[in-house]
Amino acid sequence: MELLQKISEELQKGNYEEIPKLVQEALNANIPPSKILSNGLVAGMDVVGEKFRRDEFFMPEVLISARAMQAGMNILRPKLIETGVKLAGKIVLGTVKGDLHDIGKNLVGMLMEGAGFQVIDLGIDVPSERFVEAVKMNRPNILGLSSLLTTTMPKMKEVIESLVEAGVRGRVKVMVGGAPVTEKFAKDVGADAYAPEAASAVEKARELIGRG
Ligand code: B1M
Repeated sequence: MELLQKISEELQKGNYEEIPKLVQEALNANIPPSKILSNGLVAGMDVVGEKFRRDEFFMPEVLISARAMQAGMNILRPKLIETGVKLAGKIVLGTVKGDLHDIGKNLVGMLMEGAGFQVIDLGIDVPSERFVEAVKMNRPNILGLSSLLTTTMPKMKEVIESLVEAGVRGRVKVMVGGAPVTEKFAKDVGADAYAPEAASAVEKARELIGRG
Protein backbone atom coordinates (compact mmCIF):
# COMPACT_ATOMS: atom_id res chain seq x y z
CA MET A 1 0.00 0.00 0.00
CA GLU A 2 1.50 3.30 -1.15
CA LEU A 3 0.62 5.32 1.94
CA LEU A 4 2.22 2.80 4.30
CA GLN A 5 5.34 2.71 2.13
CA LYS A 6 5.45 6.51 2.39
CA ILE A 7 5.16 6.32 6.19
CA SER A 8 8.07 3.87 6.26
CA GLU A 9 10.19 6.06 3.99
CA GLU A 10 9.45 9.32 5.81
CA LEU A 11 10.23 7.60 9.13
CA GLN A 12 13.61 6.53 7.79
CA LYS A 13 14.24 10.18 6.89
CA GLY A 14 13.20 11.21 10.41
CA ASN A 15 10.43 13.46 9.13
CA TYR A 16 8.71 13.98 12.47
CA GLU A 17 6.41 16.73 11.17
CA GLU A 18 5.06 14.64 8.31
CA ILE A 19 4.70 11.28 10.14
CA PRO A 20 1.72 12.20 12.40
CA LYS A 21 -0.09 13.70 9.38
CA LEU A 22 0.51 10.56 7.31
CA VAL A 23 -0.60 8.31 10.17
CA GLN A 24 -3.78 10.38 10.51
CA GLU A 25 -4.31 10.17 6.75
CA ALA A 26 -3.95 6.39 6.92
CA LEU A 27 -6.48 6.21 9.78
CA ASN A 28 -8.87 8.41 7.78
CA ALA A 29 -8.48 6.01 4.87
CA ASN A 30 -9.66 3.21 7.22
CA ILE A 31 -6.37 1.34 7.13
CA PRO A 32 -6.34 -0.85 10.27
CA PRO A 33 -4.10 0.60 13.03
CA SER A 34 -2.22 -2.72 13.27
CA LYS A 35 -1.28 -2.45 9.58
CA ILE A 36 -0.17 1.17 9.98
CA LEU A 37 2.04 0.04 12.86
CA SER A 38 3.58 -3.07 11.31
CA ASN A 39 3.75 -2.14 7.60
CA GLY A 40 4.45 1.58 8.11
CA LEU A 41 6.13 2.61 11.35
CA VAL A 42 7.75 -0.69 12.41
CA ALA A 43 8.81 -1.47 8.83
CA GLY A 44 10.55 1.93 8.66
CA MET A 45 12.17 1.54 12.06
CA ASP A 46 13.43 -1.96 11.12
CA VAL A 47 15.32 -0.40 8.20
CA VAL A 48 16.74 2.29 10.51
CA GLY A 49 17.84 -0.36 13.03
CA GLU A 50 19.48 -2.44 10.31
CA LYS A 51 21.32 0.60 8.88
CA PHE A 52 22.48 1.53 12.39
CA ARG A 53 23.87 -1.97 12.84
CA ARG A 54 25.72 -1.77 9.51
CA ASP A 55 27.16 1.66 10.47
CA GLU A 56 25.26 3.32 7.60
CA PHE A 57 23.25 5.35 10.13
CA PHE A 58 24.67 6.93 13.28
CA MET A 59 23.09 7.88 16.57
CA PRO A 60 21.67 11.29 15.49
CA GLU A 61 19.79 9.69 12.58
CA VAL A 62 18.41 6.96 14.84
CA LEU A 63 17.31 9.48 17.44
CA ILE A 64 15.59 11.64 14.81
CA SER A 65 13.76 8.61 13.38
CA ALA A 66 12.85 7.52 16.90
CA ARG A 67 11.38 10.97 17.50
CA ALA A 68 9.32 10.63 14.32
CA MET A 69 8.23 7.18 15.50
CA GLN A 70 7.11 8.65 18.83
CA ALA A 71 5.15 11.38 17.01
CA GLY A 72 3.40 8.73 14.92
CA MET A 73 2.77 6.52 17.95
CA ASN A 74 1.13 9.43 19.78
CA ILE A 75 -1.58 9.44 17.10
CA LEU A 76 -1.73 5.67 16.69
CA ARG A 77 -1.48 4.42 20.31
CA PRO A 78 -5.10 5.26 21.35
CA LYS A 79 -6.42 3.59 18.19
CA LEU A 80 -4.29 0.51 18.82
CA ILE A 81 -5.64 0.27 22.35
CA GLU A 82 -9.22 0.81 21.12
CA THR A 83 -8.90 -1.97 18.57
CA GLY A 84 -7.17 -4.26 21.05
CA VAL A 85 -4.07 -4.88 18.93
CA LYS A 86 -1.71 -7.36 20.51
CA LEU A 87 1.69 -5.78 20.99
CA ALA A 88 4.88 -7.72 20.17
CA GLY A 89 5.55 -8.11 23.89
CA LYS A 90 6.25 -6.15 27.02
CA ILE A 91 9.67 -5.11 28.26
CA VAL A 92 10.66 -3.48 31.53
CA LEU A 93 13.89 -1.57 31.02
CA GLY A 94 16.27 0.25 33.32
CA THR A 95 19.84 1.25 34.12
CA VAL A 96 21.09 -0.51 37.24
CA LYS A 97 21.69 1.10 40.64
CA GLY A 98 24.61 3.53 40.81
CA ASP A 99 24.63 4.13 37.07
CA LEU A 100 23.32 7.33 35.50
CA HIS A 101 24.00 6.56 31.83
CA ASP A 102 20.82 6.36 29.78
CA ILE A 103 21.52 7.33 26.17
CA GLY A 104 22.07 3.73 25.05
CA LYS A 105 19.20 2.39 27.17
CA ASN A 106 16.87 5.00 25.69
CA LEU A 107 17.94 4.02 22.21
CA VAL A 108 17.21 0.38 23.00
CA GLY A 109 13.79 1.44 24.36
CA MET A 110 12.99 3.48 21.27
CA LEU A 111 13.88 0.69 18.86
CA MET A 112 11.92 -1.77 21.00
CA GLU A 113 8.90 0.52 20.83
CA GLY A 114 9.57 0.85 17.12
CA ALA A 115 9.37 -2.92 16.86
CA GLY A 116 5.95 -2.92 18.53
CA PHE A 117 6.97 -3.75 22.11
CA GLN A 118 5.35 -2.01 25.04
CA VAL A 119 8.25 -0.45 26.92
CA ILE A 120 8.10 0.34 30.62
CA ASP A 121 11.19 2.42 31.31
CA LEU A 122 12.19 2.60 34.98
CA GLY A 123 14.93 5.12 34.25
CA ILE A 124 18.41 5.26 35.75
CA ASP A 125 19.96 4.30 39.10
CA VAL A 126 17.29 1.63 39.60
CA PRO A 127 17.67 -0.55 42.73
CA SER A 128 17.12 -4.32 42.47
CA GLU A 129 13.89 -4.15 44.52
CA ARG A 130 12.32 -1.81 41.97
CA PHE A 131 13.12 -4.18 39.12
CA VAL A 132 11.56 -7.02 41.11
CA GLU A 133 8.47 -4.95 41.92
CA ALA A 134 8.09 -3.94 38.28
CA VAL A 135 8.32 -7.57 37.15
CA LYS A 136 5.67 -8.58 39.67
CA MET A 137 3.38 -5.69 38.80
CA ASN A 138 3.71 -5.50 35.02
CA ARG A 139 4.42 -9.14 34.17
CA PRO A 140 6.73 -8.28 31.25
CA ASN A 141 8.09 -10.90 28.84
CA ILE A 142 11.54 -9.37 29.17
CA LEU A 143 13.51 -7.46 31.78
CA GLY A 144 16.26 -5.36 30.17
CA LEU A 145 19.20 -4.19 32.27
CA SER A 146 21.72 -1.61 31.12
CA SER A 147 25.08 -0.76 32.66
CA LEU A 148 27.86 1.47 31.35
CA LEU A 149 30.27 1.28 34.27
CA THR A 150 32.46 -1.64 35.25
CA THR A 151 31.64 -0.72 38.86
CA THR A 152 27.88 -1.17 38.33
CA MET A 153 28.01 -4.35 36.24
CA PRO A 154 27.82 -6.57 39.38
CA LYS A 155 24.40 -5.01 40.07
CA MET A 156 23.05 -7.03 37.13
CA LYS A 157 23.89 -10.22 39.00
CA GLU A 158 22.26 -8.76 42.10
CA VAL A 159 19.04 -8.03 40.20
CA ILE A 160 18.91 -11.59 38.84
CA GLU A 161 19.52 -13.01 42.33
CA SER A 162 16.74 -10.79 43.70
CA LEU A 163 14.37 -12.15 41.04
CA VAL A 164 15.28 -15.68 42.15
CA GLU A 165 14.76 -14.80 45.83
CA ALA A 166 11.38 -13.26 45.05
CA GLY A 167 10.38 -16.43 43.16
CA VAL A 168 9.79 -14.61 39.86
CA ARG A 169 12.92 -15.51 37.88
CA GLY A 170 11.03 -18.12 35.87
CA ARG A 171 8.45 -15.55 34.82
CA VAL A 172 10.72 -13.28 32.83
CA LYS A 173 13.62 -13.43 30.38
CA VAL A 174 16.52 -11.20 31.35
CA MET A 175 18.51 -9.31 28.72
CA VAL A 176 21.66 -7.37 29.62
CA GLY A 177 23.65 -4.80 27.68
CA GLY A 178 25.87 -1.74 27.83
CA ALA A 179 29.38 -0.96 26.61
CA PRO A 180 31.40 -3.00 29.18
CA VAL A 181 28.98 -5.98 29.16
CA THR A 182 29.99 -9.09 27.20
CA GLU A 183 28.34 -12.33 26.15
CA LYS A 184 30.48 -14.21 28.68
CA PHE A 185 29.52 -11.83 31.47
CA ALA A 186 25.85 -12.29 30.59
CA LYS A 187 26.25 -16.08 30.86
CA ASP A 188 28.20 -15.81 34.11
CA VAL A 189 25.49 -13.74 35.82
CA GLY A 190 22.70 -16.01 34.58
CA ALA A 191 21.07 -13.68 32.03
CA ASP A 192 19.08 -15.17 29.17
CA ALA A 193 20.47 -12.86 26.51
CA TYR A 194 23.07 -10.22 25.73
CA ALA A 195 22.94 -7.66 22.96
CA PRO A 196 25.90 -5.47 21.96
CA GLU A 197 23.74 -2.71 20.49
CA ALA A 198 20.17 -1.52 20.11
CA ALA A 199 19.22 -3.15 16.80
CA SER A 200 20.41 -6.58 17.89
CA ALA A 201 18.63 -6.06 21.23
CA VAL A 202 15.36 -5.97 19.25
CA GLU A 203 16.31 -9.14 17.37
CA LYS A 204 17.24 -10.88 20.63
CA ALA A 205 13.96 -9.75 22.21
CA ARG A 206 11.99 -11.25 19.31
CA GLU A 207 13.96 -14.49 19.66
CA LEU A 208 13.44 -14.58 23.41
CA ILE A 209 9.69 -14.50 23.06
CA GLY A 210 9.66 -16.86 20.11
CA ARG A 211 8.89 -14.41 17.35
CA GLY A 212 12.36 -14.15 15.87
CO1 B1M B 1 30.25 8.35 31.59
N1 B1M B 1 31.61 6.93 31.49
N2 B1M B 1 30.68 8.59 33.46
N3 B1M B 1 29.02 9.84 31.47
N4 B1M B 1 30.31 8.16 29.76
C1 B1M B 1 31.71 6.21 30.17
C2 B1M B 1 30.82 5.00 30.15
C3 B1M B 1 33.26 5.83 30.18
C4 B1M B 1 33.59 4.59 29.33
C5 B1M B 1 34.08 7.07 29.74
C6 B1M B 1 35.57 6.79 29.78
O1 B1M B 1 36.18 6.85 30.81
N5 B1M B 1 36.17 6.49 28.66
C7 B1M B 1 33.53 5.64 31.71
C8 B1M B 1 33.32 4.22 32.25
C9 B1M B 1 34.62 3.52 32.56
C10 B1M B 1 34.35 2.17 33.07
O2 B1M B 1 33.56 1.93 33.92
N6 B1M B 1 35.06 1.23 32.51
C11 B1M B 1 32.58 6.66 32.29
C12 B1M B 1 32.70 7.23 33.58
C13 B1M B 1 33.96 6.81 34.35
C14 B1M B 1 31.77 8.11 34.12
C15 B1M B 1 31.80 8.79 35.49
C16 B1M B 1 32.27 7.90 36.65
C17 B1M B 1 32.69 10.03 35.33
C18 B1M B 1 32.94 10.78 36.62
O3 B1M B 1 32.05 11.35 37.16
N7 B1M B 1 34.18 10.69 37.05
C19 B1M B 1 30.34 9.24 35.67
C20 B1M B 1 29.49 8.18 36.35
C21 B1M B 1 28.13 8.66 36.67
C22 B1M B 1 27.28 7.50 37.08
O4 B1M B 1 26.74 6.83 36.23
N8 B1M B 1 27.17 7.24 38.37
C23 B1M B 1 29.93 9.41 34.25
C24 B1M B 1 28.98 10.32 33.84
C25 B1M B 1 28.59 10.53 32.52
C26 B1M B 1 27.64 11.62 32.11
C27 B1M B 1 26.50 11.88 33.09
C28 B1M B 1 28.43 12.89 31.93
C29 B1M B 1 27.21 11.13 30.67
C30 B1M B 1 25.91 10.30 30.67
C31 B1M B 1 24.72 11.07 30.19
C32 B1M B 1 23.56 10.16 29.97
O5 B1M B 1 23.66 8.95 29.72
N9 B1M B 1 22.39 10.77 30.08
C33 B1M B 1 28.35 10.20 30.31
C34 B1M B 1 28.63 9.75 29.00
C35 B1M B 1 27.82 10.39 27.90
C36 B1M B 1 29.61 8.78 28.72
C37 B1M B 1 30.14 8.31 27.37
C38 B1M B 1 31.00 9.43 26.82
C39 B1M B 1 29.11 7.97 26.30
C40 B1M B 1 28.07 6.92 26.73
C41 B1M B 1 27.01 6.87 25.68
O6 B1M B 1 25.95 7.45 25.83
N10 B1M B 1 27.31 6.23 24.52
C42 B1M B 1 30.95 7.00 27.77
C43 B1M B 1 32.18 6.80 26.89
C44 B1M B 1 31.85 6.02 25.66
O7 B1M B 1 31.07 5.07 25.70
N11 B1M B 1 32.46 6.40 24.60
C45 B1M B 1 31.12 7.16 29.21
C46 B1M B 1 26.41 6.16 23.38
C47 B1M B 1 25.40 5.03 23.59
C48 B1M B 1 24.47 4.96 22.36
O8 B1M B 1 26.11 3.83 23.65
O9 B1M B 1 25.52 3.54 26.06
O10 B1M B 1 27.12 1.94 24.90
P1 B1M B 1 25.94 2.84 24.86
O11 B1M B 1 24.69 1.95 24.43
C49 B1M B 1 24.72 1.06 23.34
C50 B1M B 1 25.15 -0.36 23.72
O12 B1M B 1 25.99 -0.42 24.83
C51 B1M B 1 23.86 -1.08 23.86
O13 B1M B 1 22.99 -0.45 22.93
C52 B1M B 1 23.27 0.95 22.90
C53 B1M B 1 22.95 1.48 21.52
O14 B1M B 1 23.55 0.74 20.51
N12 B1M B 1 23.15 -1.12 25.13
C54 B1M B 1 22.29 -2.17 25.39
C55 B1M B 1 23.08 -0.29 26.16
N13 B1M B 1 22.24 -0.71 27.08
C56 B1M B 1 21.72 -1.87 26.63
C57 B1M B 1 20.77 -2.74 27.19
C58 B1M B 1 20.43 -3.88 26.45
C59 B1M B 1 21.03 -4.16 25.23
C60 B1M B 1 21.95 -3.31 24.67
O15 B1M B 1 19.55 -4.78 26.87
C61 B1M B 1 18.71 -4.47 27.91
